[in-house]
Amino acid sequence: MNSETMNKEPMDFTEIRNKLEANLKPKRFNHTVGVTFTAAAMAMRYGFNIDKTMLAGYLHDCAKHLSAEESISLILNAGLEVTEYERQNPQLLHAKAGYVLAQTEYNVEDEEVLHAILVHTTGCVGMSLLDKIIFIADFIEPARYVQPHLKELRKLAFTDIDECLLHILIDTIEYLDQSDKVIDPTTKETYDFYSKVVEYKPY
Ligand code: DGI
Ligand code: FE
Ligand code: FE
Repeated sequence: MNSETMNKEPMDFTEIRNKLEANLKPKRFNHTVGVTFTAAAMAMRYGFNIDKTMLAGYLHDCAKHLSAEESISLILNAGLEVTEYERQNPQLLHAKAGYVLAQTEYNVEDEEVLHAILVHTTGCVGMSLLDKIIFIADFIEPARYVQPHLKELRKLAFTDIDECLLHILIDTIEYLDQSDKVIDPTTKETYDFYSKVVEYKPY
């Protein structure tokens, strides 16, 4: 990033949580805490660094309070691009805006953590273990209730992470299709990739 973000002290979880609580709506903050602890449990299960996982969990929706215009300027000012799909579907913008804010407002430098925030909405081809943990925890955390197959997915998250990922991608594509939303090319690519590399097993 730019010089402004260099050499800033890392923030501890209490500072991060307090700042998030001040910025986000109560429901979103509650979701954030749910994602963080669900992700931490998955990190324990799969042997991944718990602190990194919690950092990514806390910050995955850190830009959710910004308007589309604010997100777009933040992203462009950081030298990143806003795609046509992101402009048409502003709910996608908070992932890239969060990737920027995590660096500028929360002093995160860890590339693995930043990447998990960046891809948490669409996924990507060749996701890392941390990317998968955050993507899945976002979908299954305790406060979620409308998604189909939650009971099965919550179990699968701790028994077969790739199978869980594939099932979530299938449900997401189906939901987007049914609600006539434009499917982002990255979401489609992620689905195409994992439907080839993971064998589909019905619940
Ligand atoms: O931020 P959250 O609500 O916790 O969850 P999220 O970041 O996974 O998703 C935010 C929204 O993005 C959700 O309503 C589904 C939507 N979304 C995910 N992939 C796509 C998408 N919307 C469009 N239009 N296209 C996509 O490919
Ligand atoms: Fe999100
Ligand atoms: Fe989320």
